[in-house]
Amino acid sequence: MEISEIKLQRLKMPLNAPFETSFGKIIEKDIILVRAYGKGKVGVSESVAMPFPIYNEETTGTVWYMLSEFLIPALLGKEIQHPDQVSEMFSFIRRNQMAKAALEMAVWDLYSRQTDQPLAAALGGKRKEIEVGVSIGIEPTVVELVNKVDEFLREGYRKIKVKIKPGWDVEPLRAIRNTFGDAVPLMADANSAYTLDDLELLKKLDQFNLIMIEQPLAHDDIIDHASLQTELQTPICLDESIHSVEDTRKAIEIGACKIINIKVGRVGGLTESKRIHDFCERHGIPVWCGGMLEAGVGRAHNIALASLNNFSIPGDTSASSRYFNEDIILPEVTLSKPGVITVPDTAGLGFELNEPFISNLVTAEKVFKK
Ligand code: OSB
Ligand code: MG
Repeated sequence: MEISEIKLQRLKMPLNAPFETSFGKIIEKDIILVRAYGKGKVGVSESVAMPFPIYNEETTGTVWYMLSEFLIPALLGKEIQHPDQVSEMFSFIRRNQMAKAALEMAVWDLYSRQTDQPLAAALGGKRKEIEVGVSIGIEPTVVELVNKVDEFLREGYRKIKVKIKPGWDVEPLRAIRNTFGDAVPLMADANSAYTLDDLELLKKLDQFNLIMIEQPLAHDDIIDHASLQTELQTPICLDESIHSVEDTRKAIEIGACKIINIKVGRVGGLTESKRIHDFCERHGIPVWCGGMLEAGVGRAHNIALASLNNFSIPGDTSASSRYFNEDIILPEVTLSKPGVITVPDTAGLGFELNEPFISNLVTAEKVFKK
């Protein structure tokens, strides 16, 4: 296959409500929609970087720059046999995982459309449906949090993840357990808000029987996480600290975590996501698919990835309506039954672009031809 043309569009898309984490409040999505053209087909993907470098070091602006200056020139007009080769072609560039992923994922979609198979099948996924959970931000009050949990449990979501930070941890988790009982599949995500000085507080979270605690310590740490894991009964899951299968190997080797959150953007693409998935499967480490408040294109990629066997814990891929009043894909992502999304069985992502809606969101556009 050969990529003859690539189009970038920057889209600003309102969230239906602000989403607050320990690193800040997100009020709108700033997306780069990537289209890769070849042999009369088009593959699409969506950059997941935030507008500000507060989750990781990348931003929408750095992704646009890396794509324009380095990644697109490295790919355009090159003959490739399979999308697995793309990450190799980008390996001379250090880091910039989200920029690399944005382009590589479009090539995967293009490849699966050209070979007339669902992206899930092209990745080796066997699941026909995936179980999904929902991530809930830091709410103004505990009462509002409990109401949100209630709403999402009624929709059947199979895992409730709540954001925590110092001062918003024991009390909200206790309120959820007291209201809904011990059977609710519950976890907490700290987005690096604690240090080992908070050990006594973190130990208190063991009483809540959480499925896991996600990224309690620094975004670039695995050593302290390994120390913490020996002190906690609750499994630690790493998000921010994992950018590759090599990071994964080291984290597991030193006991820094028992579960891995795979985000395609954070690890540089679908090929690296599969490698991490396969490595974890061989080592008895369950994985789940994280989210970055994706619009529909990113959501569709996540659904395809989560069809792989070792995605054995419900991920953060909720329905489009969780964050958006209207989505950039048609049909939008919905639950096919409570807490379940059906993996599309048509070619590529299995969704089409909602072009009239997209054209209203575009703030910048650039076309690259070989
Ligand atoms: O840490 O998983 C995270 C959103 C933005 C940045 C980081 C994270 C998140 C979420 C939301 O938790 C996941 C989603 O619903 O897409
Ligand atoms: Mg996280």
